Amino acid sequence: MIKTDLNKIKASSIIFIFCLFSIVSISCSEDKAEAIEETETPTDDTKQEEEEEPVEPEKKCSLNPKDGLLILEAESFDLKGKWRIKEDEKASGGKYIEYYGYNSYNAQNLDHEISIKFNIPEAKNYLVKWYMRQPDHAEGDKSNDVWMYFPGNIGYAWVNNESVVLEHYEKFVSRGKVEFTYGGALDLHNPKSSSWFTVRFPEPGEYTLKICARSEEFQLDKMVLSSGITNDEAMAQSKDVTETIICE
Ligand SMILES: [Ca+2]
Repeated sequence: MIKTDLNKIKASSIIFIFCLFSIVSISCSEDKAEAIEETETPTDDTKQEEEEEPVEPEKKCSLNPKDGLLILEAESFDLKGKWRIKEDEKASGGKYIEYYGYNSYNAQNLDHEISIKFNIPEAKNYLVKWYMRQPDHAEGDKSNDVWMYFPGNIGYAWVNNESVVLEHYEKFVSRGKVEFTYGGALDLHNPKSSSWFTVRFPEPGEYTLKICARSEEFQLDKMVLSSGITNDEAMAQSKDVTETIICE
């Protein structure tokens, strides 16, 4: 009888120890799992995702008209050939450009051709003028002109009471000494005539003005294209105005 009881106690003890061992084992396993989770570091992929910043689309900037005036500062042009930027507090923006190559009176030397791009927000006609200057020592009509052309044949002259489409470069000229002077007109040779220079932009968009060197030491401060105002108003209002750049 006593032996049977001892056996029961032994069996109970073994079961108790087994259970205790099992509980401790499970608990340890859980601790281990938690420890792994806590110490786990993000993978490289996760890091990259967190560090990447949204890339903003690049803004495009363009020259635009404002209050009826499209101002193109000569010193902003992408110069080619023997044109150079010079500084003078009398110039709009404190700078102008000078042609220091040879005269090219009979044809365009495209080595000295400049292309100027700008934006026109609505279809309109503009009058083409500029602020230019001859050097102090220039005689008469020396150093006072360039070749000028609007690609797409959108430039016009007024000859013999008719509108004439300008299909290639023409001479654009005026005079001015000491101060940069507002002005500019076409000097046409076939037939010989003088005319104001107008340009008709048929629709909104980007357009180009081409200027090619003609006379040595010619100085250009800025181009002035005006629309919806008289020439006198354009002259009065453009003196102290510089170009308008819009980025979007
Ligand atoms: Ca200027």
